[in-house]
Amino acid sequence: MSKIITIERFILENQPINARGEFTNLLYDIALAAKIIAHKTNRAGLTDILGRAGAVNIQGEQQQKLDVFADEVIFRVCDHTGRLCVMASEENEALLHIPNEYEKGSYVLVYDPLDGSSNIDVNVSIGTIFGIYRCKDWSQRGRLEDVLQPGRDLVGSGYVLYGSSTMLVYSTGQGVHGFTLDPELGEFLLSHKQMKLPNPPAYFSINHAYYPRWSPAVQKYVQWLQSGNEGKTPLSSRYIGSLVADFHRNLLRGGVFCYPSEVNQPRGKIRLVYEAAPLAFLIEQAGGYASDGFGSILNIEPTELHQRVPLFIGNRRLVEKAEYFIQMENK
Ligand code: AHM
Ligand code: MG
Repeated sequence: MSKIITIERFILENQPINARGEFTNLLYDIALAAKIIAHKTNRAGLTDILGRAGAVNIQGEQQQKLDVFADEVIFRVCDHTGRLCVMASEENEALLHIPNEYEKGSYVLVYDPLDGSSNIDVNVSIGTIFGIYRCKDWSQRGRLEDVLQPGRDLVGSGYVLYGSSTMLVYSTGQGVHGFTLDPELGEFLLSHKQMKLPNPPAYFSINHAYYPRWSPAVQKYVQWLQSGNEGKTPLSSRYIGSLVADFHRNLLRGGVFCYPSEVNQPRGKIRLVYEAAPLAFLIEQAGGYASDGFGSILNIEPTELHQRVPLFIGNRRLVEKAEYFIQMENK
């Protein structure tokens, strides 16, 4: 039997010797929130059946949408621990401040509680994405500038995939590690140590229905991905429409996920702060690269909390080729 390592033990064993445990405990908190969300997600269809007669559950509470539920779970698990100075989520227009009755800490948490919302009601994989920064000014309770930091300054990031099993994948800058939830034990167990993008890559992921709305450069790039040009194996296409699920598959099999700018959506769709930047941090740790077509996602200084960004993320060579086509067009 191989070694059985829980996420708690792994995080603890990998924290720096002089660490105070604040960051380590924040990762535990996120793992706890993930378990609560996974439990609810697995019962999504049943909740619907139980809630159908009046949409009120057994406790007399109104049935909640899963993404709103996930948003509240993460906030409630993390708001009172004294580890965070502020949070921000895709579900909330404004910053999420730590309530005044609780102590504030030195970290910032940004998250997309349940990404891939169009897939929730059709039983297709969805995910949570998170990123952790250091608070910029310890004397303050958390301000917008704490959240608007470039991805390069992340101290950790990760995602949870609610798929055929639930997985938590994270990095603190020392490689990417994946844990699978054992639902009987209620524990995340180390299943994928030091994940690296394989070569040659197998897949590209893009919503092909938008082909007419892409620039000629992106159209040419997608043709290149499908071709056997330059000694490259032609890539096969896979697109779930859930960023976490598409990213995870490409991380395991090699490939590139693209959500480019479009004629009617020049900044693309994916959000920079809590979707693109945390995944960009992970992909670099796995030996890959993420770009907006002009340069690294990790170097972009956000100016708005919910700003969007074109995204090409995966094996470095594939992403750099997107930059090549786009930059040739913009010369
Ligand atoms: P959401 O944050 O509203 O869930 O939207 C983000 C999702 C991503 O998970 C996915 O990659 C993308 O939207 C799919 O968009 P489209 O349906 O336009 O291809
Ligand atoms: Mg999202």
